[in-house]
Amino acid sequence: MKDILEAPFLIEMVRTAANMYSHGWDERNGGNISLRLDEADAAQHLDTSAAIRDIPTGFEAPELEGLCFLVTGAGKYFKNIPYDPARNLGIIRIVQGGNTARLLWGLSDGGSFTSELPAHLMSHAARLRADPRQRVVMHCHPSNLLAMTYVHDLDERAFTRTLWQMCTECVMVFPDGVNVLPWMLCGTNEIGRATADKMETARLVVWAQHGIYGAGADLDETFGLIETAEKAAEIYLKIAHLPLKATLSDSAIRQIAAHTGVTPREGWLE
Ligand code: 2HA
Ligand code: ZN
Repeated sequence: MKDILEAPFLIEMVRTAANMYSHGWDERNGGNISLRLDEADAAQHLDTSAAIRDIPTGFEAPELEGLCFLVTGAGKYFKNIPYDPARNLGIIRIVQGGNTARLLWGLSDGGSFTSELPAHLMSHAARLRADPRQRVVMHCHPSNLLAMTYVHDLDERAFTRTLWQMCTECVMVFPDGVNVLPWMLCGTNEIGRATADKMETARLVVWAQHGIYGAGADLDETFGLIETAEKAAEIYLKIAHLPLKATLSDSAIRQIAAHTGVTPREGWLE
């Protein structure tokens, strides 16, 4: 069996977490990531029939039965992931209809999976229905997007339109726009279900006064999605209080979309 610390999926996870930390998106134990593993890939690096311990999840996710996920641990600091991946990360298999996460590797100090597992797993299920390539759910606290939720209308169309108007790239990167949840208590099944509902129509879901969720086919793509939205929010906060001399018009955004072959969310451009 190959060394798990040399598994491309593990290396990429560690690098991504470190990069998110260095962007300032994951202070202290903020943020969490889950990556759906390919069974054959995982089997090259760990005993996938292992059952180190079973951890109850407190919710059902029958569509995910049998699937394996590499996840960040509850209370773990992204800053520390590169120094001790086996302590700060875990590989779980979803069993008993989603009621149980069977630990196959990691969480070596006896810890548990991320407190946001409901939002992650329910979002995986929702995105898998929309896109079979779906593998990653990523949550973090980027400052500009978070700040924007204090001063911008939280209407999803209005919020998305502002982001699309801030950078030429935005409509190409998230043509489905950004959905927004009002503030809710985190770490619960309720916010998990609400996030997954929002994930049915967009790969980005803002949690007002908290942070953002992104979903995608791989770590790079999902990181890039959040990075692009966060950049747009940064531009917005730089200009929102200044007299506007120019804007990216709906017609310009339509041209960008047509040129790059993406379809902006129906009805979100005038
Ligand atoms: O604890 O970001 O939303 C990690 C979080 C909770
Ligand atoms: Zn959070």
